[in-house]
Amino acid sequence: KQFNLVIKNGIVVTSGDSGPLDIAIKEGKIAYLAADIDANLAEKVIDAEGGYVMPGGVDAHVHVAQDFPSGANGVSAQCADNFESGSRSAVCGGTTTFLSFAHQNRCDPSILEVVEAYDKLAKESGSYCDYGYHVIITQPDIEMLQRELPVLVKNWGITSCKLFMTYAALQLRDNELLDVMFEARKLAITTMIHAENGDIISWLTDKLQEKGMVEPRFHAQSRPPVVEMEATSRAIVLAEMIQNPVLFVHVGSASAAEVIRSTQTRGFPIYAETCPQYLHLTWEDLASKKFHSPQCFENAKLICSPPPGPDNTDQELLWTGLRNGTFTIYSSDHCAFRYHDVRGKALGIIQHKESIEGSTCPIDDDHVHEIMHGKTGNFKYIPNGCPGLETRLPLLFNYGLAQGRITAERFVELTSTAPAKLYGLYPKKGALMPGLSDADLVIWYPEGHIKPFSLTNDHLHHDADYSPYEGMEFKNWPRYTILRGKVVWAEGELLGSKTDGQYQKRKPSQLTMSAVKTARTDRRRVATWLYQ
Ligand code: DUC
Ligand code: ZN
Ligand code: ZN
Ligand code: ZN
Repeated sequence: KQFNLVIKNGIVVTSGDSGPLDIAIKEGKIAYLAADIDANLAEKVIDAEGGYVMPGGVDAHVHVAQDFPSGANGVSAQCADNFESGSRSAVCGGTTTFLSFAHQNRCDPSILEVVEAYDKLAKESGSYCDYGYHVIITQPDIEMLQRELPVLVKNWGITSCKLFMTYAALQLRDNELLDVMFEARKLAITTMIHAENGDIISWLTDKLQEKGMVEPRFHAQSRPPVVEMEATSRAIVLAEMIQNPVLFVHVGSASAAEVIRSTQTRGFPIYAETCPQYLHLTWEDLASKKFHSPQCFENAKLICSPPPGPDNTDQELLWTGLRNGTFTIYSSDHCAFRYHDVRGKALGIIQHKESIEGSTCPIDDDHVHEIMHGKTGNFKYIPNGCPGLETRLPLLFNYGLAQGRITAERFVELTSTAPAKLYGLYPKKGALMPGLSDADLVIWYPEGHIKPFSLTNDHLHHDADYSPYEGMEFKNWPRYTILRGKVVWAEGELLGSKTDGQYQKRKPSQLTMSAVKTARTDRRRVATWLYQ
């Protein structure tokens, strides 16, 4: 037969168009789009019954198989998910490619060795979907960068790095941020910035501790929105100085979004990402509207950094940013820690106890469930992050697209096309171009086809033991996920395997460099001689 698979009767949506089209797939690629493709030409046919058919999700911000330095005593927190479980939840939620982080610790002299070790983890566990890496740089030795960054780009196709402006173990000073931006610019590497002022956070955290305000809900008080706004403004000044393309990851505060917006309007191109937690959670949730009492340790489940905004006003402003282009991409920042786990959220109780009693607390996995009920902990020892890989697309579909907050085309742009362009995967990913694009698709149910349901963690396929979105109502969910022509998820059934996913070598960003070269910049803000 001429085609391996034909998808009929769908509303095909790309970032630019939508319409009633059939799609033919051959050898893992999009082969042909037309109003009516003969079903007899295909080995297999899927009837989309009028549902949306879109390019598979590209989640550009995921943490799997990563350790995080946590608390003061050097114990590290461990991600709930590895490549296998993370990618499994990805395909069950319509995502066909994710980018995760190879994390340099300060004691690691070589980022290449970090990437090699991380790749070994991926190969050992396998992946249900396609994947690639960013690198987190915490020890920016210039000679190392000059030696290794070109190899990273050439051999690994890694064209992006993440830098932190907070966390004692990760935080870079301004001169170090400049060092990396300067080297990154030479190779068209996109710099991803975690913008929070680490010094303000640790100062406020000490003040909260003095007053005994240590429960999980006070995490947000240690990081009021100005913390993010200041760091965002400062990083923009640095980026403009160097004329380096930056992307602000996980923007949570409306005031940071405003600074980003006004910089874009002024004509200096910067890019930003927001995530589901900032559209659906508020300080009120952290103060346990969801759980039993304001003192409840269970609020630790919602702790992430930056924290969600104070109330719905911020959320609405972020929705506006998704519509008007302030945000280029929408990613999960899936950074799952198990709640009942001595290397997960429970660290907030264990290390708190140790810090009071001054000795090592003999708590193991068997006892952790017991201690977590009725006990309080200290937010400063709780690892920061929430699960969200599988719920990313369904949340934006149900609460954005279905409620008329964004169009179907914008949905595709935010979740697939723009991340693919931003990180050099386009048009292999993020598009439906015959002959060029991988046949990665997500097909939704037609409206009203499934009974609305309330989300429980049992629905999900990650290894985390909770979701921040349990209890929310869903009227739609990915019906089919297709990875390079193979149906890997169909009507609630996982059909893929952990040998399906392939590593993706990436090109330089297809958004940032040309934009920076044509940037309108104020000469008073820029050291032009630097890059002549
Ligand atoms: N930054 C992330 O990107 N993810 C989780 C925690 C953090 O600080
Ligand atoms: Zn971050
Ligand atoms: Zn993250
Ligand atoms: Zn329990």
